Amino acid sequence: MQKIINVLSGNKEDIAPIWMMRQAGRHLPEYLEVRNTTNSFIDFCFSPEKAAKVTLQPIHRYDMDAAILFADILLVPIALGRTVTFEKGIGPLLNPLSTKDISNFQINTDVLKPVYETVCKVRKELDRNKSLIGFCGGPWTVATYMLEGKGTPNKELAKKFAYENEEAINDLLDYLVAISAEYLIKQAEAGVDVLQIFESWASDLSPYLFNKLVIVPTKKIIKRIRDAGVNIPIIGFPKNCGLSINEYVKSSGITAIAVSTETPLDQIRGLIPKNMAIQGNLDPLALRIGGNTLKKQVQEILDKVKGPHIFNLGHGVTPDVKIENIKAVINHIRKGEGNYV
Ligand code: 1CP
Repeated sequence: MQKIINVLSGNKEDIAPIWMMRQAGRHLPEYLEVRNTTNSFIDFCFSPEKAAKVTLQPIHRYDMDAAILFADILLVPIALGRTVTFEKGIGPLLNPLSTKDISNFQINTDVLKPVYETVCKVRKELDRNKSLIGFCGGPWTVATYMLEGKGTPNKELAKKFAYENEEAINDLLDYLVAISAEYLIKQAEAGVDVLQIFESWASDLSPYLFNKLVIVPTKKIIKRIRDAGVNIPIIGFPKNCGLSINEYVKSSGITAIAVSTETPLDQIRGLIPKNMAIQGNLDPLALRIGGNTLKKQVQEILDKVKGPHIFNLGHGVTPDVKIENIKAVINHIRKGEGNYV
């Protein structure tokens, strides 16, 4: 059995399985080599051959326990007929949404088909004992980009929109629920073993908004997935959501919880069901800094986490991380020591 599946089923592995968010990406020279063959990041995500290749790179380089499908959470707005581009040094740019646009989406979910082809290709090549993780963004996180038109520090415009346009935000989230559920179901049918919902902008929401914008839509996605007969585990990642994690775990229907860096691992266990797997939560900044700082932080996670655990970061690998340090973390976990630099 895949180690990750065993842990997600509620069992503790003596040596925690490991993968890292954004493990495929700019810190890897072999990624940059493939990336540089396509100008547009979106075209790159929609090229099954290339996307499959970079999905597998961290398995070859690090022997991670899971590969994460190479794609992006912002492919879903394209299926709603929105324009998404990625500018070098800026990040994602979308045509900002007005209330009028929400009743006039030009839906075309066929644009997502290349992603399912990537899944098929990867699953064929990936060892059966390694897991393939599919994903989507949480509807609220995707909505923030659609409403703001870009990544912003505090999502103020999107939150204001949510308060002031009750019907429009519900409609927008329902569209995103429908497309995201279909997207995850088709990834599962194409062969992914696990799903993860990235709610990267779950922070700074009042409990009222958290329930309305995060919990309710997540619950609807998971219900659709289960109603479609898809029973694979689903990891929820409501980043930096504070104590609202309690209600999220209780009501959303997730199988396991991915926790961000600020979460004390010894305390979170007491807030969730006894055998629920915890994924996380090494500080990506410690991974960048390396040396003794990194070694201590890795050891602290191993000492503090109780019960079923998947080792991961509290957020994504950054481009300036040293390959030796990722290898050191893996050796530390698997063999008790690593050569940190
Ligand atoms: O040209 C490049 O290489 C751009 C960098 C990059 C990469 C490697 C982007 C742009 N997306 C990705 C791939 C990606 N994105 C994956 C698959 C690979 C993996 O994890 O190894 C996944 C799961 C994502 C998910 C994603 N995209 C999230 C959720 C996780 C998170 O980081 O919080 C978000 C918010 C995005 C949006 C996004 N994609 C890329 C950028 C620069 C951004 C904006 C981030 C921001 O607003 O700060």
